[in-house]
Order: sequence, then C-alpha cells, then structure tokens
Amino acid sequence: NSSDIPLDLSTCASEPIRTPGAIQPHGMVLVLERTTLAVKARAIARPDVLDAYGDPLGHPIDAVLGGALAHCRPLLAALAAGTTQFLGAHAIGTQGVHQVVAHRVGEDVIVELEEPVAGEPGSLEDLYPAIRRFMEAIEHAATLTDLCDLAATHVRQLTGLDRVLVYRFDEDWNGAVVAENRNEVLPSYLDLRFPESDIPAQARELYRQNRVRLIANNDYQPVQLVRAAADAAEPPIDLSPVSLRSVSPVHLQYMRNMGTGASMSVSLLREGQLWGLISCHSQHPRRVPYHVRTACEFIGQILSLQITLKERALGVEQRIARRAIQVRMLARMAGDQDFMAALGRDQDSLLALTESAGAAIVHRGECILHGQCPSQAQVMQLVQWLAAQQREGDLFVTERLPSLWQASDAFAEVASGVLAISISQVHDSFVLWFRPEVVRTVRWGGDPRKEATGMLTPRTSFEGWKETVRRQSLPWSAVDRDAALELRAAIVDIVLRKAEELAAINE
Ligand code: BLA
Repeated sequence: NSSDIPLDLSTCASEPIRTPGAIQPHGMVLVLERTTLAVKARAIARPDVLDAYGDPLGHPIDAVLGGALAHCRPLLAALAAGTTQFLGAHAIGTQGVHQVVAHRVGEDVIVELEEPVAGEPGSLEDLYPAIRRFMEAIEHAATLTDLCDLAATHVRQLTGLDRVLVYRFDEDWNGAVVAENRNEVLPSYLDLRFPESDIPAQARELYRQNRVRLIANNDYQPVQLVRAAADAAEPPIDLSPVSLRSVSPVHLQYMRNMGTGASMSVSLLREGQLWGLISCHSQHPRRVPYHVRTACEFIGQILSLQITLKERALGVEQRIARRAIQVRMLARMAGDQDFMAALGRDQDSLLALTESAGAAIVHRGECILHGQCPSQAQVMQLVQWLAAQQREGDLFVTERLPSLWQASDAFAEVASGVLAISISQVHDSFVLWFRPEVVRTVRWGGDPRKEATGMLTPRTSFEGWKETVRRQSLPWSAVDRDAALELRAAIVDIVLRKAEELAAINE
C-alpha cells in the first residue's frame, strides 16, 4: 500500500512504527477504555477464539474471553499512566495458558495475551539461577569486551538462539558488533560495521524507552487492530510498549535478506542514552517465551550498569593521570617569566597531556615545535585558517583535518588529527597538538555506499565489505579535550596574573 510513495532513506526515519495498527499473530491484543474497561479495539488472529467467545468489541473486560480476565479488573483499573504490569498466566478456554501483560498508554489500557510456547518456564523465578550465574561471571570481567562476551554467552544459553551479538553505536549512530556468541548455523558478524540508517532514529528512540522486542517470524501475516466504528476518526492507537506490536515491513525484508527467521533485541543504555543492543537471531522462525525475554532484559540492564561503571572507572583513572601531568607543568610555569617557553621545556608532559605525537606553541608571531609536527610555515598557515573559522568556544578539535581544509592534505601524515586551544584572540595565540594519520581497514556488513544510493530497500548483501580509511587520526576523547581546556584556563590565569603584577609595579 506504500509502493506508490517515492521512497528514499529519509522515509525510513518517518515510518510510524509506534502506530502500525496491527500485531504479530502469536497472541491477541485488547485495547480498553480506561474508565469503563470496555474493549474499544481488538486484534485477534484465530477465528476459533472469536467463534468460542464472540467479538469482545464494545464489551467490558469482565465479560470477554469467557470471563478469563474478570478478576484482573482491579489491577487494570489501578494501572498508573505510562506503566506496564504482568498479570500472570491465564487459561483461555481450550487455547492454552497465555502470558498476560497490561500497559497504560495515555487514556488507553492495552492488554496483550501471548499464546503458550512449548516447554516455556512457568515463572521468572525458574530463570533466577541463570541470571545469578551471569552476575557471578561478570564479577571477574576485567574489560568492557569481557563483559560483552559474557552477556552474549549467557543470553544465548538462556534463549538457545543461533547467534547473539553485542552491537555498539558510535557517535554518528553507525554501529559495530563488539561481541558474539553463536553456533555454526548463521555466519559471524564480529567486528562488522553497519550504517546509521539500518536502525533509524525513531526506532532508536522507541528502543530507549522499551527495552526488549521479539520478531518471531520474518514472514508473518499481521493481524489488524479492529476498532469500534464510532472510533474510526480517532488518532491511531499507540502500541509502543506492546510486545506483539507489528514491526516495520522494511525491517522484515532486512531480516529476510540477512537470512534470519526470528530476531530479538535488548536495549543497552548508558546514562539514559542508547549505547547499543544485544541483537539475537535464529535462522528459523522462533518464539522466545515471555519470562525468558524478561530474564534477557534483566541481563541487559545489569550489563548496561556494568558498562557505565567500567567506562566511568576508566575515565577517572585517565583523568587522575592527566591531572598529575598538568600539576607538573603548572609548577614549572608558575616559576617562569616566560610561560610559553616553560610549556616547551617539559616536552614529554606537553605531549602526554593529550596523548599526542606533536605540539606547537604559537604566540605573538613566533612558533615553537615539539615532537612530530608539520613545518613552522605550515603551522602558521593552519593558525591563520583556524583564526578565520567559526569556532565554538576556545577549543578546536578534529581527527580529519584534510576533510575540513584541503590544503592540510600536504601534512596529513603527521597531523590528520588536531586539537587546538586559543589562548588569546588579540594575538592569535594557540597551543596545538597533532596526531598522525592512522590508516585503518573497516569491515562493513555489506557495501554502505550502495545503501546511500539505494531506495527504501535494505541491503541485500551482508558480505563483509572492506573500506580503507585514510587521512584520519585516532579520535580525541573527552579526557583529551578537558585536559587541553584545563591547561588553557591555567595559562590564561597566569597571563592575567602577570599582567596585574606588571600593572602593580608600574603604579
Ligand atoms: C529495526 N534494525 C532494526 C532492529 C535491528 C536492526 C536490530 C531492531 C529490531 C530487531 O530486533 O530485529 C538492524 N540488526 C540490525 C543491525 C544488525 C542486526 C544493524 O543484527 C547488525 C548486526 N532498516 C534498513 C533500512 C531501513 C530500516 C534501509 O536497513 C529504512 C527503511 C528500518 N530497522 C528499520 C526500522 C526498524 C528497524 C523502521 C524498526 C522496526 C520496528 O521496531 O518496528
């Protein structure tokens, strides 16, 4: 029905995935009016359910599905805005025991009932030993990679899926597979990168709020959400928290291209932001039972916390080391008449402060070089270029100078990366640090350039595609930037104090 709309990649991010108006067919959904708890919309795949109980549309929850949910009325009526509540397992006549979950979305109460899965655990408690094993294992994880490996291993043990990946976003929302646990059924994706458009912005925002999703079959027939005729003009129903929510047809095509029959993913957050996903695949269609998904969500949350702690601890360690360097430099500067010369007297500290290979100090038309730098003439040109740029604050930072200023290509080998602080705008004074070009090979899952030229079709090949990245340095971290800015504050402080001392002498 959307095939006559001109489609491009920007359409991906505008697909209304929260309001698909349909569900996946392994269960039913009843949308209730909050005050009366009467069914205002329903999605039911099985004709035998409708035959046995009649159409629930318009009836209060007590009366539908043979009264199976009648005793849930108090819980449903009390459901607070924006919350989700597990209502337990309920036998629906001859249809078996369903897992029932309720969500409050605005003024709607949405009840979803998932069909039974053979051999599913009866409760989350049954899975507690598996969760505990994971918690014990991560106590010994030394690095972030170890943590991610363990999460992949334990999620695969819990779910029995063919391949479990930990997928991490970069600052541009491209992503890379940083850990993997799999059998031999599906190919390895370890270290492969994928472009931003594979998981568009509105999907990322939804996954920040809703931590687990399951697509049990890449080839399912969606079941339409049917509403009372009187409600036809009302806005579409928001299914954001609903596990049975029908998913993007483009993404289903993506799964078919990828050769995965079923897919589950768990969100990993760091300080409220999406950090990555645990992305799991099965070659064949497959249901992951409700309680198993909850256990995986739990593992995802524990992993998220551990990632946050590990990264924070790493950051603190680095900051302490940089602070020690800074203190050494400041001690020298304070005792010296000419602080610019003093900065250069301890070259090792100057470079270590930002983990650079070279540094230049430019002050009142003079230029002093330390370590691996472009020539003095090139540095002066760079400073002129920098002075003419619209900069935000006193810091300039890039790991790809040639992409911003073509003339710098001549010295990209020593200075693809530049971190610069401006000391004084009046005199065009700068301290600059340089990092050399690091030629890297990046493996993408499929050629990302084809993606960019393509229409609204997901990639057809996930074959590793090698890109050689040139004219880039290692990235500058927040610790590097802050160390440079702190040095700037100290220099400015010293310069100001000198000026005041001079003024006092002249009085
Ligand atoms: C959703 N895309 C997703 C999801 C993943 C990926 C994990 C979440 C749903 C799920 O769990 O399967 C992508 N899966 C990946 C990647 C890896 C992986 C990168 O395993 C790498 C290992 N997708 C496209 C294009 C569009 C697109 C061109 O390739 C745009 C039209 C859209 N992807 C798209 C949409 C969703 C999605 C709209 C949301 C699906 C939904 O929740 O409804």
